[in-house]
Amino acid sequence: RCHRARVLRRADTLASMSDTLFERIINREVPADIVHETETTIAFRDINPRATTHVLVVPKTRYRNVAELAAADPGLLADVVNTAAKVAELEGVAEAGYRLTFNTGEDAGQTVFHVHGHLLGGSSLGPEAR
Ligand code: D5M
Repeated sequence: RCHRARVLRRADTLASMSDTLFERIINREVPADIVHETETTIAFRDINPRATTHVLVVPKTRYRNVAELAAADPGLLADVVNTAAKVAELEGVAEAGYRLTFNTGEDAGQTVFHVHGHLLGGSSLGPEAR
């Protein structure tokens, strides 16, 4: 009985951790245009770019949103920001400037519940919400 409970719990854990699109990209099960990768993060082009440079910066460990990431692993959040800065350099937008946004929840339009920063740059972005 104990074993069965353990098996069920494990199945549960696996189900809850199972695969958003971004785990599948991290695991190379879904192709992506990867622009930079570190031990703890990956950065790839958004499939539906809303700026000349539009790259998603993703920690390899899954948290639902940036607040959960910050609470659980602030060092990993720093890794995400540092990867974004590195990608901004690689993309040639570090000097001119860029935006890094974390959509959180439905009203913000979050569709993938594995935290990701949108790195936007390469054109004048304007102050409007996007
Ligand atoms: O951002 C989720 C983003 O993910 C959204 O801008 C589209 C992008 N997206 C969706 N599918 C893909 C694939 N396959 N590759 C790259 N980018 C993708 P959110 O903040 O959750 O709205």
